[in-house]
Amino acid sequence: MKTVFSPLHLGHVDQTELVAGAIVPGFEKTSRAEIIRARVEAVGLGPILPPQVHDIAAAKRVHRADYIDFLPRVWPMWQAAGHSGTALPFTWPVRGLRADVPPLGIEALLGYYSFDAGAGFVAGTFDAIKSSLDVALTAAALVGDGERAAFALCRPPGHHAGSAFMGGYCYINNAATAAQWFRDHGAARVSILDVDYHHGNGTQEIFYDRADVQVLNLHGDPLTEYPFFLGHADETGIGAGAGFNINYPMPSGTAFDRWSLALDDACARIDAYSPGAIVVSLGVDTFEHDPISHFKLTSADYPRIGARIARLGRPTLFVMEGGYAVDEIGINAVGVLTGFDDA
Ligand code: SP5
Ligand code: ZN
Repeated sequence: MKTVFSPLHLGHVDQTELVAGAIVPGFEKTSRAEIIRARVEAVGLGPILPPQVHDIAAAKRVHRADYIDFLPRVWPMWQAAGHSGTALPFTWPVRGLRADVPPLGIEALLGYYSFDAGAGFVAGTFDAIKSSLDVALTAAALVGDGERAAFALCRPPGHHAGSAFMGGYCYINNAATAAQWFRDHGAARVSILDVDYHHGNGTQEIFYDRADVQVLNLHGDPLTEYPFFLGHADETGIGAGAGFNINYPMPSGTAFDRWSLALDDACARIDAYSPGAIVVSLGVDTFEHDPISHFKLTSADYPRIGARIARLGRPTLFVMEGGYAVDEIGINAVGVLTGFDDA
């Protein structure tokens, strides 16, 4: 399987986030992508290719144009306001406030376009965001050109980013943009299978009223797990999208025996939908030793996930999302891919 990777992710570095009342170093570190890339090389998964630069307009197929246009302005505006460190919001337009009038200053705009304080900007963040999008679209094109599968080694991740908001380490929704790319290049239907520990709230929001992109999410129950405010089993889509959003919330402590039943059910739903392409939002924060998550998958389980997805027998794009147990992130993420290739 070919991997697409860009070193421009390295500019998104030393950003902080808000955790338990403190501003702390981000869990979403540069070493994550570097260790996965090293593992791809170590196991000989296949060639590692640089991305081709795409027009950012591709992201506007699933995101609001004003949101995408805001992203390159964040760091210059933050600096012009006399700030340094990490650009983060502190005020959000929740119930009872106006979410329909974009404000003028950078602090307020960050809140307007965010749902948490987990998607900060430093000087190199926008170039990393853009490179991550380019990685996803370049890998999608490989699959579009006939590869059985490809690996988009995206960083930063994307599945928490919605049509007009960032959060949860995510800015542009790489998986959603790639799914739309498949739709725009001949696939009548696309399935997005999100196996990250956290519910892919952004992906769900983007496609919630659409029948042409089926979204399936396996994740920690939002009653106790981030992102808390979306991902319940009764969220099944609206309008034309009714029935095409499928959530599998599972409790803390879930291990592969139960988790794999949800995967089997999701795969049966994908089979029935008969998509022209599958986009896998590949998070490995389901790992038993992940520092911010609470499932109990082991390293031996990841190849079995890949093998199960391979049995679907459809063109498949793997898009990297979360996973914060950095020491094992390469073994686990690449384990899914070798499990797919060996099936
Ligand atoms: C892409 C992705 O996986 N985003 C996840 C964002 C999670 N943000 C919330 C982090 C909550 C951290 N709680 C830390 C407890 C440490 N003991
Ligand atoms: Zn996650």
